[in-house]
Amino acid sequence: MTLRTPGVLDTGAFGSTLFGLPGPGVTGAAAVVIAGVPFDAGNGVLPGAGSAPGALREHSLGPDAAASGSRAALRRQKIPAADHGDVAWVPGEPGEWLDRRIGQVCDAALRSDARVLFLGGDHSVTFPVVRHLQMGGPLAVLWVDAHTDTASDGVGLNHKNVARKILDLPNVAALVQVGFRGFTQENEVDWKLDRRTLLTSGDFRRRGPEAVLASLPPDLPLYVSLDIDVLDPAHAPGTGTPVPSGLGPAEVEMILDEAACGRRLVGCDLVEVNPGRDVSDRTLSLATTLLFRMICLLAGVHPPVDNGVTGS
Ligand SMILES: [Mn+2]
Repeated sequence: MTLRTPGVLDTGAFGSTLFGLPGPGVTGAAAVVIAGVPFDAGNGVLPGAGSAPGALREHSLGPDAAASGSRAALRRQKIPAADHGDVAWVPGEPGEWLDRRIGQVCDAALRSDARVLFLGGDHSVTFPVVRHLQMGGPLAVLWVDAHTDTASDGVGLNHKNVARKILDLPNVAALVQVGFRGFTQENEVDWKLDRRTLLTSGDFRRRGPEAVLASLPPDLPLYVSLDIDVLDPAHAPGTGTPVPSGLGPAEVEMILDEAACGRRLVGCDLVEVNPGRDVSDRTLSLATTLLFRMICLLAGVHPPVDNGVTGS
């Protein structure tokens, strides 16, 4: 399989790979196709998430204990994942062009029965991904986020209304949102609850991951979108719209593990990391830890308990 179609992936900016994984060319039933989407024009207030794919790759190759442990674990377990570089994007281009290129990545991955992992970018990049994945049939989406992203304003690819647009897609059978704790000027909480379930951070603490599992249709392929701002800003300060009283890393890992258990996980993304707002690489460190977990779960491998890191 090759995704090196001219104009689809930005090979010029392709310096290093996430965790030092192989580049394009890995095939097989359990292959995980990773691609960055350095797009942040969907956040009109505070751009910066567009630099996240490169920063995440760089951090994943550095001395951070979790990153080096993840590299070792991926090598040891021979997980068939490949980093295909970034989806090409030039500021000012029409959003449809980005949509089409993301679609080509999704289609090529699905043709070879691979799963996809996208590195955002702001949250608006999830729309083209889900739009193309749901073309193959009914899909459930798990939305792990401090916000509902269901605003009625915003044109084009916009991170404020992306979940609203996703619910309008014909084959999105269920949208389960967990982690909401923001303020809302509209009735975003009660909106479209026929196909949408909203579990706040408080709901999750009271009812546990069982509430997430009970809301997800067990028989549908599942896509998981993780907005880093679902985490408390103490753990993940490097994001555009932090909200206090967020989830902890272990809680988010629990959601990922439980969601993948027994389901056909077809793809994941991790969005809204803004390296320019980070403090001591705290957000990059946590994000690479979560990306490692996503790669394992997409490949059908239970993540090692200790990431292969031996402590003193
Ligand atoms: Mn979001």
